[in-house]
Amino acid sequence: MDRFKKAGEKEITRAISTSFRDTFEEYIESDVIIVGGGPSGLVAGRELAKEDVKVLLLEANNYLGGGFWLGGYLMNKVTFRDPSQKYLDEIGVPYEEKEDGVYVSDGPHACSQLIASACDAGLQVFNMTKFQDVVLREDNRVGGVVINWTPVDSLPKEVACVDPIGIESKLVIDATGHDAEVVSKLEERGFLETSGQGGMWIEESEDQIIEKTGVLHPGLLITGMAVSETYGVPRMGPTFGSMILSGKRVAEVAINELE
Ligand code: 48H
Ligand code: FE2
Repeated sequence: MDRFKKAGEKEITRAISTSFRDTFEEYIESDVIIVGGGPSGLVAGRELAKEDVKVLLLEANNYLGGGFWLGGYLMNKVTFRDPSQKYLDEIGVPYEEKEDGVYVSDGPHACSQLIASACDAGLQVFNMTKFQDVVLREDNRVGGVVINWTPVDSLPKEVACVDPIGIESKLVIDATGHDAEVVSKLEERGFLETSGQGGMWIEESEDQIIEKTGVLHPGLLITGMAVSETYGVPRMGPTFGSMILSGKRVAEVAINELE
């Protein structure tokens, strides 16, 4: 068996540090920043990266995927109503039709394949990175985000008072799901008012999510469950078609806005 190449601690640390520094520096300024790496954020990121948009996705957790690993009630099967299963064909995820127009796929397979296809398309990800606040410009236009490391963000102030940093973009997409964290920052300042998610009603919910996906405030777009939280659209429970198609829609709107 061949021996490993001779390289030790300093070479390994230098490789990590220089590569991270170069990537970080490049993404201090992006066309689009997506906050949240669940299904809607990942699809948005994939679609934007495919069109050569410079796009950065921020995720508070170490892992990507949000709620897409599981269907509901800890059952790891995810569902899609026609026509959203077509996106699974695009990213190469197998599924079966269970009821008329209702498709089921394996959560871990669908989720990991979506993550991989977004990264393959050129999406850049900063994980363990928590969105804290918005950067605001003239007329309260959103011009970027304020971030910190997730573990730093959760330390009590007596332990570490570490200021966050700001990074800039032409557009920000709130894909933080039920938390609607970016939208909340604008609401706290009185720029808009949200309704909170509606009760569960699958048949009504999903078309409304797509209709209301898009620009919410200058510089800010919303996708996924953040749309339900913002406009009071009924929730859809454990089915993911509208998360996928909302991610696709928000990417189209973002590309229009950038032009
Ligand atoms: C960085 C953050 C921050 C922050 C949160 O919850 P998600 O899966 O969101 P969606 O909208 O893509 O999908 C929603 C879906 O999973 C779901 O819950 C459905 C369909 N529910 C229906 C119902 O009736 O309940 O992912 C959001 C991601 C997560 O990975 C978070 O960790 C991340 O955003 N996030 N990232 N900074 N401040 N807050
Ligand atoms: Fe949910």
